[in-house]
Amino acid sequence: MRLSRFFMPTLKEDPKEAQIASHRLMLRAGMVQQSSAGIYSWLPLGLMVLKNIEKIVREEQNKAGALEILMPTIQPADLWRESNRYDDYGKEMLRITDRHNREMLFGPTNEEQVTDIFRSNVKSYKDLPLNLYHIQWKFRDEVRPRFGIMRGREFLMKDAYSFDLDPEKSKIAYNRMFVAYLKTYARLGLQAIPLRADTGPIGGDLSHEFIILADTGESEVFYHKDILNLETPEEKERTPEELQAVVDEWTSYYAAADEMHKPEECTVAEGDLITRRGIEVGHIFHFGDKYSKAMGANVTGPDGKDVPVSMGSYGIGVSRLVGGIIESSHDENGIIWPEEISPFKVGLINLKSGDDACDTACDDLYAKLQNAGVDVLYDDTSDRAGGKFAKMDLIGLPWQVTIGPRGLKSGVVEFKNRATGVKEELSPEDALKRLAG
Ligand code: 5CA
Repeated sequence: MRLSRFFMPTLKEDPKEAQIASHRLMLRAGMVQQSSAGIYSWLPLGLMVLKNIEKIVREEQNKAGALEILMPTIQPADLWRESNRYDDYGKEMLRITDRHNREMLFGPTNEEQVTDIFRSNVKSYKDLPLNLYHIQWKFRDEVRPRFGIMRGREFLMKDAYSFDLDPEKSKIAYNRMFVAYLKTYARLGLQAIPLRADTGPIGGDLSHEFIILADTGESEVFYHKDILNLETPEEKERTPEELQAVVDEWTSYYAAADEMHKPEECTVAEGDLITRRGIEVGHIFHFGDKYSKAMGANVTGPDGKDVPVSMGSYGIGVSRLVGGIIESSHDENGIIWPEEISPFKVGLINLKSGDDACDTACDDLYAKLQNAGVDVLYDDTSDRAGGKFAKMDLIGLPWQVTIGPRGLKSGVVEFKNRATGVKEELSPEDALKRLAG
């Protein structure tokens, strides 16, 4: 992509409304634009990142055996009356009336909708286990939307819903998602901690929040220091016993969200207990028959008897993760994208656009990178060198290649690692090899 043809409305100054780094940097890099409180448009650079995160989340859900569907954003109020959540949800729910005066709502979550799909199609235990997920926009009329997309009113969530014959089996589904989450966050370059958590309006008896540590996080968290040394489980098929063993290992260290932290229960020695702030990037719930019982989602078991299906639900804050990743990976000059998430792999800077030698060398390397399948953003504009460097640092692509008249005389380009700042002089061919390798 040539920067001259791209739409990336960057800001030189810090926007006044941004209190935390990720919000400031997302606005400065032209990733999002506020439409109204807590509601954002995603501009090209921001959308690329959002899609990259979505892709990793989707791949890990598929590997864990979940099946992708897409449920609507608008749901009928009657479904929510069945579970008794229509009134309980209160002001956080955006309620809508259609032209026929039917009550509708913009979904804050999809337990009712997915239970309705289940009950109209699945009748026998033989069709279980089943896990359905979608990646869809949600709306919650938060009292205090803040920190940009971090606590938005409209936000993108991956939500999965598992269906099993009994609580013992749905606990296996829960464990499978728990392990899939550990892998998902690791691929996103994040160290996530699973915490014992409150179930809130979703309900149930068992729940974990996944948080990443950040001083600007909204939740206070308590954990045993050694939980940070645990290794992400490797890729493999796991039996229910093996899944349980991974979950047991991770939950053997004390880790609890603020509202669940009780000193009298916490047995961690004083020097081992750490208190920090964290960002909740996922939340999983085991709630058994809460919805299936209320909504008549029954299956016939092996004994011929009908029982309400046992369920869990599993959320990941996909749009919040964009901010979360920036909070954990930036410096004073801007964002530092992990390679898998970055909107482009490399930024190519032409230091003297209009100069024949520079244009030829840049155009040539640009074409070769594209042929090699390397995503490249080529700054071919006539901006000043200082401005070009600052912009590339701000948007945080993992690699930068700078081509200027002086280097070209000795046949070299400058090759820079954004994260470490280390610069090398390489021939254009070597730069290409390093990026395409
Ligand atoms: N139905 C369940 C799980 S599928 C559910 O709704 N869980 S939740 O309420 O915990 O939301 C799941 C995740 O969405 C949270 O962990 C968080 O990462 C993200 N999220 C929740 N509210 C917001 C918000 N206002 N803005 C951005 N992300 C949010």
